[in-house]
Amino acid sequence: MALLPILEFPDPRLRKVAVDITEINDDIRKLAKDMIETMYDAPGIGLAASQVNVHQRLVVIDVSDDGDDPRVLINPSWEPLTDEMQNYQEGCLSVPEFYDDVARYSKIKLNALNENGETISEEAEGLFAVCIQHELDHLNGKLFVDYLSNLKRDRIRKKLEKKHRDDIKEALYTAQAKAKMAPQP
Ligand code: QAP
Ligand code: CO
Repeated sequence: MALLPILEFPDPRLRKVAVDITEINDDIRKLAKDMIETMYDAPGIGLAASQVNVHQRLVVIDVSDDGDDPRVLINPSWEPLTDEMQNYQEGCLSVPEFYDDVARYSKIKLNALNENGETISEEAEGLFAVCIQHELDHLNGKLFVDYLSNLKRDRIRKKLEKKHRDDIKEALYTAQAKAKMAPQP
């Protein structure tokens, strides 16, 4: 069991295109397990491997009310089953504390493999459909902020860049305070 660090926008590694998984082995199952744990800890309803700096086509999703139905999707793909769109206020663990409306297809067909290599082929609607489209975007280096205006995206980028600078300053300050407290040789 391990919590994985999550990359945050505008980290350029979030822009990498993930590659297909060729063999579903114990390493992949361990990654899926750690990603599910990381998602629940956040807490979140979806996490793509790209967000934990693993550029392979794997996502985990749990949109159940009780958060007890984690789904592992390997080499997933989707296609729209309608041209109807639904607006949903999205967030992202890689864009902490920012939320905005994005239009997504309201009904889609999902194809994927699960962690046992079994074929998943099902229709999805509502929040599950939104989440699949959001997470699969990550595997292609795309983020929900890309659907917003340049002005909104820039504002989010600047605020997160400042937060990252402040986080580094805070960590340095703490490390120095610790070093001062350590007994002198
Ligand atoms: C993607 O997002 C999603 O900003 C999953 O401070 C979101 O789990 C798909 C989270 C909405 C469909 C609809 C975000 C947690 C979690 C934050 C998430 C935060 C803490 C986001
Ligand atoms: Co996301």
